Amino acid sequence: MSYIQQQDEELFAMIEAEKKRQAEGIELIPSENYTSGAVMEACGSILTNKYSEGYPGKRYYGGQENIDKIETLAIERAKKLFGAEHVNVQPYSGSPANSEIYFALLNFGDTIMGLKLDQGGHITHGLPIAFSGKAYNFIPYEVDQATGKIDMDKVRELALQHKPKMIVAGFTAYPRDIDWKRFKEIADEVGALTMADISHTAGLIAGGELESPVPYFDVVMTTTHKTLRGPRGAIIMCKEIHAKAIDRAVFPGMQGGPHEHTIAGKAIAFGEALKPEFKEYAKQIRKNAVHLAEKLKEKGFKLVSDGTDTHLILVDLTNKGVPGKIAQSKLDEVGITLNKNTVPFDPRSPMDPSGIRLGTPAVTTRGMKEAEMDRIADWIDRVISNIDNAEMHKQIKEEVKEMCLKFPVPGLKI
Ligand code: DSN
Repeated sequence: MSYIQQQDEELFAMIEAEKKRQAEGIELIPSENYTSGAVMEACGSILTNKYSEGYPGKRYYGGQENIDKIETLAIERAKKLFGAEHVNVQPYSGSPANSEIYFALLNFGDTIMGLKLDQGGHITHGLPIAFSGKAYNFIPYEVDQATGKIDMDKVRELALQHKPKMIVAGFTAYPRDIDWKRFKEIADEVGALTMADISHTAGLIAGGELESPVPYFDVVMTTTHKTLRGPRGAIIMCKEIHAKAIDRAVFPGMQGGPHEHTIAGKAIAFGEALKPEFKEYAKQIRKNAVHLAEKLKEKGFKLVSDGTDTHLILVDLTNKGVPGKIAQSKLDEVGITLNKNTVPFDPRSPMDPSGIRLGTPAVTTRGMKEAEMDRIADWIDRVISNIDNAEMHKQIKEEVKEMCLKFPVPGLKI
């Protein structure tokens, strides 16, 4: 950081303030994590200077002797980590990756099935105002209102009725494990391609905690920065038969020069995830999530699907009389960061929904375990049960900070 400090004091102060926020607060947004110092170094390295349109061995510009090796290393590590036949490590992030998959394997206007956004799906899974929803005919499936879980018989019924060309499975706000085999069986029955978006659970899958769709699905994509704990970015994995179409859709179909500094960061993160310690990390993420979920339930919180199988917990705050937006902002004030979220069949709007979404990847990276989850559940409960008690919130903020400083953020010195 010394270059920034010398050159741009204004920005330096902003980054320092964010460092302090990250160190002194509890990060519960389930899609966030802390990368290692090594990943950050790669992302801030001189690799940002290089253009490398094309793929290793087939580039448009010269000077690729080092870049080719770096990208190949990232590809080989990702293949090993997930057991994938083919991997493209160039997608800039999750949304481009999903668009690239559709562009590779479908025609505009084709029918795709995906989980509805307010039920736990993603904007790239067919939100009507997004590119996915405008370019393709998305048929949304839903969770069962009583259980909060995906009703696979309903998915099959819809598939038989609409005969989609592709079925998308994978979610941003669904706390339960996915029956990949059943999705594949349904897709086979109607002749659809299968696409899994494992952005949220990739680290749990890589760590052996959840079953992988890779053996069954045509295409599997993931962002690299959530439970996988790498840099901002994404990868696409697919069966060899789709490799050419996927690569062409990424470049030159939808992207230009790959971000090789980020690809180097991905290579480092995959290397970290291949180590035995990562399995322990994945296991603890789930243990922490299940423990936190139980503690919240004991305090009268209503969880969508009544619990979690993953890193993610979705809370319906209706019975607490506090909307998600207010809960998010009051918890923010005490140093607990999570996000407001719609719950299935939410009568409220996405900007002012009934729920909050939280998860344990980041706190687990800091080394927090069940005892800390007890304290977190207690603080959440105290804030939400005493939403206007500023004095109590001030006291909790101090307690949060005191605990956080005992659990340093990797790669962050303050
Ligand atoms: N924004 C991500 C999340 O928070 O789940 C999904 O893209």
